[in-house]
Amino acid sequence: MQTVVLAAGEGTRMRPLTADTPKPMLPVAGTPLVVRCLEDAIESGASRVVVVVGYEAEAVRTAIAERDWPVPVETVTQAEQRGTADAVRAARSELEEAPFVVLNGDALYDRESLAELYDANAAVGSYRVENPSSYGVLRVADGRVEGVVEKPADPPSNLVNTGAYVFPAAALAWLDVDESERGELELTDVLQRACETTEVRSVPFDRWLDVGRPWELLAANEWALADLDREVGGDVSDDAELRGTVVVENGATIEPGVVIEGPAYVAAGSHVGPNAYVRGATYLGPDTRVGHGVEVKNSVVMADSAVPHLTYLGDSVLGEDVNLGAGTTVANLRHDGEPVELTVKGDRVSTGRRKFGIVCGDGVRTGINCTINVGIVLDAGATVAPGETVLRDR
Ligand code: TTP
Repeated sequence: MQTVVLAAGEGTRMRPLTADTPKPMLPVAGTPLVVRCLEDAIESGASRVVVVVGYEAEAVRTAIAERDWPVPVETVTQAEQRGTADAVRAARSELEEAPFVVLNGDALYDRESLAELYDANAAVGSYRVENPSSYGVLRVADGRVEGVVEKPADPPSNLVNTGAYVFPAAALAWLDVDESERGELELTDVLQRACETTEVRSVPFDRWLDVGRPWELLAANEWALADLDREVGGDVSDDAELRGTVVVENGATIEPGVVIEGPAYVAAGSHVGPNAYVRGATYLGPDTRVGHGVEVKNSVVMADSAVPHLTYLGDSVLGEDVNLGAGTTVANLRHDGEPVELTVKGDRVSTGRRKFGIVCGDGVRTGINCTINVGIVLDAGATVAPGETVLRDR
């Protein structure tokens, strides 16, 4: 079925990681998020894909163009990020007068569930959550979706909208919706109309992850790393120990005394050790450096970043070209054991994670022997002086 993948958004909740990198290009176990979405869509039944790009469009266009796809894949540009219905409208001229699938390009879906969606006529992927109030919640009776309510105080069900839809051909004419209360042109209004005019099925998804905020990028990497097969290339010392599912790309170097406990991914050009400890769903991007006496646990370290000496980095996300000075220590657990909070668009929000460290935008530099508290966000280009204790975002 023809498919539209939405990848034009600004990713404001993912800042500072999206200051220069569009969210669809953030790495998930070595593959950009949007590429993973396309692979899942094609594997599950997409016969043709139109990817809508917008924010930092060139990077997304290039990543798509440089891959060989088994079905036609093209990109169209959404001039202004006015909402999801507007994004599909940008693809409308490329679509045939036939049913079409729409997927959020920043979500992970399990392929079996996605394949079930592709088999349906008109449908929305649903996912069961305990506390649905912060999502779009589906009103469902006998598997039929009667409507969708945004962030309801009194949710009509525990089934939330995954942003994966099959629309009937007629919906192509319904994309010209009015602005919603929050000032966007929303695809959920098109879904609502579909529910009122035709039978829309709820297809329950076994797994789904909306990758909107930094800790969800960690979760996405945890998900994808757990699915990998062990594959060790590169230059790996006989005196290094690689336990479990570890991927080392060709062109990476693992020095003596290194212990890597999978799942972990070490991309080409990276240099690990000597004497480093990497564990717990860690992704080390291209040309990264993890040096002597460094422990990296459950973290995403993006391209060209370095943690060269005597550092603890846990449950954290480092953007590109970050350098943590010798002896930098990151806290990842509150003394009261409560979930760590993080600032998202100016508000402190619970990550829901008992352990979470820090988020560094591109180009952050920390001096030697500094300490950074749990849940700190360092903006792109921020610096920390030697010996400093960082208790607030900067
Ligand atoms: P959102 O997650 O609502 O928006 P976003 O990705 O820009 O993130 P944020 O809210 O943090 O700023 O978007 C859902 C999907 O739709 C996502 O894949 C991006 C895409 N999208 C567009 O393609 N065009 C748009 O105008 C908008 C708002 C979203």
